Order: sequence, then C-alpha cells, then structure tokens
Amino acid sequence: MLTIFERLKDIALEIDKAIKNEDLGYSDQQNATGDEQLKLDVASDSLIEHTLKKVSLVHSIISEEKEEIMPVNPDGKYTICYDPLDGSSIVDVNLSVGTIFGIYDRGNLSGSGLRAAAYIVYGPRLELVVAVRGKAPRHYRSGARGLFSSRAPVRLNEKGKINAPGGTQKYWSPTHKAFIDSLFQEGYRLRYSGGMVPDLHQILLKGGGLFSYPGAQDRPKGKLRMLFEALPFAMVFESAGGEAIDDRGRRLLDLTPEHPHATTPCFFGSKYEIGKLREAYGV
Ligand code: AHM
Ligand code: MG
Repeated sequence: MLTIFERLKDIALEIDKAIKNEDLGYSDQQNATGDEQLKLDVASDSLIEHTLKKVSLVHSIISEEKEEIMPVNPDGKYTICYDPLDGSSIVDVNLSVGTIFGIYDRGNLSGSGLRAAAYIVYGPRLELVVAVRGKAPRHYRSGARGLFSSRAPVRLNEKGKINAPGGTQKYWSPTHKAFIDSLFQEGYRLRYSGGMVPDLHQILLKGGGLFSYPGAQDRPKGKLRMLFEALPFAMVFESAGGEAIDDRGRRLLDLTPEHPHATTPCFFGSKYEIGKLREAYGV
C-alpha cells in the first residue's frame, strides 16, 4: 500500500503543474456519463492511468471519466477507482479542485472492499490525505522543493461549526430544507465552494461540521458517485472519528453500488451533526 501512496505524491505534483500551466479549456470529448471533458480532465486521467499501470500491486483501475474497468496486472491485489479532477467546473475560476482515490480489494467494489482512500487538494498549497481503516488519516502538505511533509493526523471534534449543503435548493425535500435551516439557526456558518474535495477538506481540518448532498427532485439518487467520491470520503470521515451515511441512515461503507458509476445521497460530518440529521430524517 505504501508504494501506492508514494505514487500518489508523484501524481499530485504532476497534476498540480498541469493545472498551473496548461490550457483550462474544453476538449472535444465526453466522459462515461456524458459530461463535457476539459483538456485537464483528459490529461489528469491519462497521467494517473500511466502511473498506476506501473505499480505491480494494482490489479485494475477504473476512472470516473471512463465507462469500463481497465485490467493492469492479473496478480495485483487492488482495484483503484479514481476521480482524476473533481470540481472541474470551478477550475476556470481558480477555486481549489482535487483528485480522489478509492483502493478496493480486487473483485469487491463495495464499501466493505474498500481498503484505503486518499485525496489530493490543488489549492494555494498542494495537499494529500490518506486513510486506511482504523487509523486517523495522515495529512501531507507540499513545501520547499516540492517535497511533502507530514502534518498532524486528521481528527474531528464531536461537533463543528460549518454547514456545506450541496445541490439545488429549489429541488430539496421540505425535510431536508428544514434540517439545513435548523443548523443555520443553531449558528452554523455556510461554507460551500462547489468542489467536494476542498469543501470536505475544510470540515476535516477545522474539526467538524456537515457536508450534505441529498437525493432531491432533480436527482433522486444524489449526484456523487459511490466508488469514486462518496465511499473514499466515507472512509476518511470514519477514520477521523466522524460518520458518513445515506438518507436512510445506512453507513456508506455498508453499501454496494449497483454499477460502477452509481450515485448515492450522502452526508459526511462529525458525530453531533450526523445525530441531528438522523433525528430530522427519522432514520
Ligand atoms: P464533478 O465530478 O462533475 O466535478 O461533480 C462533482 C462536484 C463535487 O465536487 C461537488 O460537491 C458537487 O459536484 C457540487 O454540485 P452542486 O453544484 O450541484 O452543489
Ligand atoms: Mg467528481
């Protein structure tokens, strides 16, 4: 696993360079779910593919940008699912974006098969967070000469102050709207950039809060993809002492997607906010 984490640092440095220096415009391609792709989406995807293909532990890879699983090494142990450039719709306005990785036992693409998770934040500084089951996530930040130095492990408090509500409000259910309003009434502050990586990273480093992406009228199953986005962050939040559940109160890490690109309503937070959510939703 450590070899894989080391390669993620290489990937972080390369994609960061591309974001800073290369063309931010659209390519003439679409991804597996029909979204227009940026040149950077395509470049990040192929950079990750080429790097991970050289790691013998990797059995196969799936990218959020591609339909099919890609075989790598028949003797490898893991399938790596990744979102090469999450938040690509805000890269042109110079907000932070990220890359997300879920490292699954081969043949078990589900919450229970998830062995480790990691994400990269391309912000004013380059950062990497890696999580394995049962240990507080490790946090690295780039410094002089592009090297990563280790920061304090990531630990959530019982309760936070941030409310990051995703989706389009006019399509929220009355239950969800009332719940989000109740957090603001309690004094929570709105922090939402539209990039799940920086939005969740902020909650993790500030010690707590809630990020929600509910099922709503326009998207009954939410927007965020289980294998590439929701499950990896569920592992990070649980390892940091928080919780990650769906709208039926189930742990995201107990779920199995029906197909690789399946989405789920999802809620990530510290214990207090997730407790409040369970009360509001009755789950
Ligand atoms: P993307 O993978 O197409 O970039 O979409 C995922 C992003 C997440 O980073 C973010 O949390 C969400 O979309 C924001 O959606 P919305 O604008 O509907 O709140
Ligand atoms: Mg994404």
